[in-house]
Amino acid sequence: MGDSGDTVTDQVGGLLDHHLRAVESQGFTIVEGAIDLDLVDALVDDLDRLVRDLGTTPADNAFEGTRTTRVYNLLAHGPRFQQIPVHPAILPICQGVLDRGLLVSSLSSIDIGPGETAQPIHADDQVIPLPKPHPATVCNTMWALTDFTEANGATRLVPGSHTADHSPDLTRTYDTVPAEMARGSVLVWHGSLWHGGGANTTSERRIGIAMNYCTGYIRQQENQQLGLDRSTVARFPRRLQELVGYGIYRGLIGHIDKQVPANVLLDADADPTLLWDLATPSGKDARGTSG
Ligand SMILES: O=C(O)CCC(=O)C(=O)O
Repeated sequence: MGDSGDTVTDQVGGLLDHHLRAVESQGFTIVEGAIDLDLVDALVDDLDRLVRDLGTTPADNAFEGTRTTRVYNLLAHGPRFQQIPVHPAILPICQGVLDRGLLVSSLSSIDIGPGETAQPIHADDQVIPLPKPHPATVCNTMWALTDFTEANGATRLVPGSHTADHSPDLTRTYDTVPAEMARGSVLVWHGSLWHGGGANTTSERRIGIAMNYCTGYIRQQENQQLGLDRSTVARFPRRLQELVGYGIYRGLIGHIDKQVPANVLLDADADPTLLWDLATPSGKDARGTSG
């Protein structure tokens, strides 16, 4: 995938290596104070308004929870959410775990209400039929819009479990640690890490946004190309258009008639060079002239 006009300025700076090493060794890292608190407050307001407008109520299964309110496909619900996938303090870490051709896999809110019980421990790549351990195909993040504490349902983690040769059994309990973090911090993890939402024993809500990425060569969990109106995507910055699937991965995967989808569908002007174009016919040099 070629670079585009809307590149993301890296705000992780010298800490990038630290975070990448933590994801490699323990399966996760916490980026403290990553998100401006004005944005955090605005996102909470937007989510509360959305839940009212959409009439969203908790699901009725152990996985999503029975006292947990989730809104999916957030990029369809207003420009503020567009800031999340491209956030300069977080995207460079996820690009380091996957690569620059990564995609938005899903973007949803997870508001764990008082009285919610712990979610089954799982790995987010559990349905992908690859032998484990394997390089990350998924890199997920949890934005803390409230403080995350052990008591209010902070995400529970099994450190180091991303290197296990199997996924967890959803019916079992495991020794876990809570990812406690202050509002505005972000938890980033390798998609094979065993984890789950915690029980909320307080009277307050634990509000998070699950910003999940996958590699450019597997299927996104939420179908971004069909789930977002093309007119909405046309207004996205170029980098976000690539992240939802309107680019091509490594000059090949996802093309339409040898064109970058954004060029065909959104009137963009990305470099359409395909990997094939770089292969020289026998008897010619790299400039295409006969030798
Ligand atoms: O809410 C959380 O802390 C984790 C949620 C989660 O892992 C999931 O729903 O897949």
